Amino acid sequence: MLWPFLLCLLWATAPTAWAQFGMTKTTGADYGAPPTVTSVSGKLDAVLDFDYHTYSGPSDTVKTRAMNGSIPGPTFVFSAGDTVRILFRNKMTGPNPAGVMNEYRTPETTNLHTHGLHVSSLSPQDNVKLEILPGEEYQYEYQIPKDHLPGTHWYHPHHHGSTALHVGGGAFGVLIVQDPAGTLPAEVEAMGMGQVLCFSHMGTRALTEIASTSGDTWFSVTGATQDIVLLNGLTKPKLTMQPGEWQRWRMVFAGVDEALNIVLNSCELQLLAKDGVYLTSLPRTVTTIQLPPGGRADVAVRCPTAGTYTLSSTNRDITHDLATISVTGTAVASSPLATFKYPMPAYLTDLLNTAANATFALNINGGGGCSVNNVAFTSMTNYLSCMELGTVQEWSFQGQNAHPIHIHVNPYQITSIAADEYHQVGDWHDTLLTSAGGQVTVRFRTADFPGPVVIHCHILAHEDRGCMGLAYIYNGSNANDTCVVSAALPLLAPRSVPFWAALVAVVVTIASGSR
Ligand SMILES: [Cu+2]
Repeated sequence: MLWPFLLCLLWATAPTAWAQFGMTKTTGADYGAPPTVTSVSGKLDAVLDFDYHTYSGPSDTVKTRAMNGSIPGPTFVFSAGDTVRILFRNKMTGPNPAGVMNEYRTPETTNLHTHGLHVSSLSPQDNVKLEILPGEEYQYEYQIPKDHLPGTHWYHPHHHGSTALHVGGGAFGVLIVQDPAGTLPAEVEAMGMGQVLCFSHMGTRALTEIASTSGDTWFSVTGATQDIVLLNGLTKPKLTMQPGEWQRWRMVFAGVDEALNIVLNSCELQLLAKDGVYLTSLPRTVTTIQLPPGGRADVAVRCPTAGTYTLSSTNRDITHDLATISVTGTAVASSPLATFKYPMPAYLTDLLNTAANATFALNINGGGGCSVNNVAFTSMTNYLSCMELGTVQEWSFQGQNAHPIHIHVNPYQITSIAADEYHQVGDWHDTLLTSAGGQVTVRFRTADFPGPVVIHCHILAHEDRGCMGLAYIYNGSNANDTCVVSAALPLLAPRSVPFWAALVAVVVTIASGSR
């Protein structure tokens, strides 16, 4: 049947998909679920335009950039084994100063990162080395592995030097790898694909300074709000549920600086997955969803009593109201969720009792900026660590209490941590920010994809300014695939810390300290 496929294409290609279907995003009117593009017969073929966009909120107007004319862009839904083709078009036309490495630069150059997907880091897949210049387009084609775990991920630009401006400004969208029928307990499967809750934080003061430094002539803010916090592009929208009803919320924090500590008093939060990976034993009762910038959480939510509640993020000094939860209508009879162990694919097999083949110490440190193992990012071919394909790696983390550590392509399993209700030994993450300092140890398997492994702080202003490094997975049975650890990388030059960057560091420290 061709028509569903054509409909998908229409969704994907329509630059103003909301308007075309008679929908407008109205503050607080609904929860603003992004338009969805779903694969058909194993294929998803979409056009994604990175374009100028004007955000109009209750008290602010921001000239920024977004995907397909909407914050967030379309949600792409597909399954393990699918082929996902995205024709990515950079519609920029303005000045694009080259700038210097590890400073904000090239405001009109971009590319696409599939945050959380377990796919190759080489072209035409998740290669963030690509530079897609203004007016250029690139055909991405992702082969989703047949054993890819179902989960919630997201996409966003990742050109070193312009990531904070682009992602912080609103250019992102959600990715969902679907659950095959019959793989989840009936009461979880009955929640369906669930609701997409894509949060973002537009720090207008920081972004204005970043735009200015990079020579951008487009980004501008009219209004006085310094922290525009959005859910699906809306200010405090309303979600509706029945008393006793279970809903699956796919929370994505498309964030670039702050952390969110999400609470919903009077309701039950059962954690199913973090960063798109099911807990080794689910569900887990939690009081707070701790989302670093870039983090995701799949949560089963149930509110027993009719009423109006507020989904909010509470840190020590900052409270953001995120949504109004209206619990109304006929009460639904429901049971607690039974404990369940999801069968994990080979690349996510439990490594708690598996000896590592190699170890590596990763230290992300610094104040307003930060660095990876005390060196600034130099190039896409300097490697901090070489790892053989098919081995188990054990990495120790330092600095993850101030700088959310993100590793592309390969999620990692926590084997040692100062645990809290949200972070426990055995959990998998791809972005980790902890409340306690000290060392965290993780393990992962270099199971499938030879190529560069990108490591960076997910405070993207830090990443743009040098807080990024690379490891490399080489195929030991291919004599031509070699890797050498780079010696004598230049030390990060000391520099003055702008006020806003210091502020971000303080906010993150406060946020971390309160959990
Ligand atoms: Cu950082």
